[in-house]
Amino acid sequence: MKEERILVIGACGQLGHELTVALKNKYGEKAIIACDRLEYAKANIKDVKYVKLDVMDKAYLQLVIVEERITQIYLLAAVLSASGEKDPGMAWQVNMNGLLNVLDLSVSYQVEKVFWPSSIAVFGPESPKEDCGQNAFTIPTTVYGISKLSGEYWCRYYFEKFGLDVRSLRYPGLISYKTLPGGGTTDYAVDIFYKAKAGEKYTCFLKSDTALPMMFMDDAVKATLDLMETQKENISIRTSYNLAAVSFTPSELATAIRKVEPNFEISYEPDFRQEIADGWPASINDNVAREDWGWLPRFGTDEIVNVMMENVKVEKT
Ligand code: AKB
Repeated sequence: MKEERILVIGACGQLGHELTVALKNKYGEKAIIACDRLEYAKANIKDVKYVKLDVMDKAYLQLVIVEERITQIYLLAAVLSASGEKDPGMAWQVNMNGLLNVLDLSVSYQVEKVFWPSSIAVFGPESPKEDCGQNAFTIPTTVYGISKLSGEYWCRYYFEKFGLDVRSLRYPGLISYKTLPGGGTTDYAVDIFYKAKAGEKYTCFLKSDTALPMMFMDDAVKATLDLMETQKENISIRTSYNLAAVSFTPSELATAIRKVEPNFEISYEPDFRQEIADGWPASINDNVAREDWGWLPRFGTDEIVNVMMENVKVEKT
């Protein structure tokens, strides 16, 4: 097997952390260089090389790519939807300039493959609410969504102009128990499990009937690795693939949790995130991903609830 040198940028985040572990298991410890803005002591990265790096620092990123002879980059550093609305300028800077730095240096230093995550946030109120298709209207209303949609076009531009093999997925809300998400609108679907597990009531920041597309982390990691491994010829979408697994409302999730924790209680106090959620589709059609590279999710809502309730750890006070 060819020797890969894989740089994971944003390795301390919810997805970055689990992708780092999955890539280590697949390619071996020596193949992975994890990086993030955190000091090593706070990074919780084990067994692979860690570099403290801000993706906005192009000169240092260049040095790492050259010195480590990087062949693949996974760029996972991003400011998500809710945080982005609090500081739109910063969200744009990180999400856009970070991507442009990676695309530009990847061409200059012949990086063979790049992965960059997009999101269901590229859709907006004009997009179909149900079964929203690959080529549906994309008129996003958040700065996060605008940056993701622009980023998708940049990815395709670099593929077409420079032949850079950059691949992307439009993730739904991701649910996991190893690393917490931060700053997203779908974060309630993780937070809720910590309250349920602690035997406490959860106050949800979305309305009870707000359906959103969601996915368990193992499915998201598998989709990412499958996409990155598929033959170049199979990839017909060079912006970003729709990707789906389950779709539920907070009230439906609470009902599923009650099958495991019958006394679980939930109440609703919608905040500014409600408007963001209202602009997104309730469900996604991912037929193109299924046809092009055989995508198929494995975790349904009840399976997600069971795994989360088994594995979420709450601090005893
Ligand atoms: C968010 O809620 O901002 C993210 C996303 C759907 O991209 N989880």
